[in-house]
Amino acid sequence: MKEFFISSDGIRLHAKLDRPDESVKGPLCILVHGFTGHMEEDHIVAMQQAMNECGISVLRVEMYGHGLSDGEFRDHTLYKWVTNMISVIHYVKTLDFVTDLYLCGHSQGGLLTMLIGGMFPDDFKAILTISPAWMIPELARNGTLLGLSFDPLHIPDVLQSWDRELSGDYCRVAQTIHVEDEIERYKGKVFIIHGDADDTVPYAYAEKALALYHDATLVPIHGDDHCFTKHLPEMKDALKSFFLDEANKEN
Ligand code: FER
Repeated sequence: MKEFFISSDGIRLHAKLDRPDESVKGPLCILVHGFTGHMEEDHIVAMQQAMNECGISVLRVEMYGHGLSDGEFRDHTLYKWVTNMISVIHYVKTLDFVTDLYLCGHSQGGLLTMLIGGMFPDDFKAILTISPAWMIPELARNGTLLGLSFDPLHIPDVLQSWDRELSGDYCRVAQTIHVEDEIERYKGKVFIIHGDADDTVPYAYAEKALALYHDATLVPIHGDDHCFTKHLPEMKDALKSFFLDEANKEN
């Protein structure tokens, strides 16, 4: 494992690179956590391990205001995360051991993955969106982010919930984002995993993404929650079957 920082417009993004075999070239997957998340969460580490077990190198990165990256949580926005991920993609393109590139994100990281897919439609062999929180822009436009209730035309300076403070700027930015446009722009392969008992991000959003994407597969994890605390090995197996399938198609 190599631990380092990737620079993004003057911000240091904390990164860890796990390569199953340093002597060969191969595919790499960028892996990103969700809102309030970080790279050492059980479900993120489980995803990294599943991919490594399939011969995929994994670059875990922490976005603005999360984990050991620079920036305060309360100041993060989806635009900052988009800017960060663009920097990560440019960094990865300098790595000469990388053949195919994948992008995988959990929850708000899954939303980011969907946006970036639309912005870089030629760069990924597939994108993977796990428990994708792509209802966030809709909640922002409705004034119901974080389970709060506020006037979406007069956004408060601070959104206080989930034991944390979040700048109203987060909501101003989220209101401008239209995920359907980026879904439409991305014609490549999409792999979705979602627990069907998720009470943070409704499972219906996975089904809606499945229907809207050009080439998507959805694997439900029955009875599981937002972070797969009940059936983590099943989630890992779903990821592994996707990547083993990818490898078989090459041969
Ligand atoms: C919300 C519901 C879910 C929200 C964020 C999330 C900012 C994201 C969850 C995650 O990334 O795990 O209302 O508001």
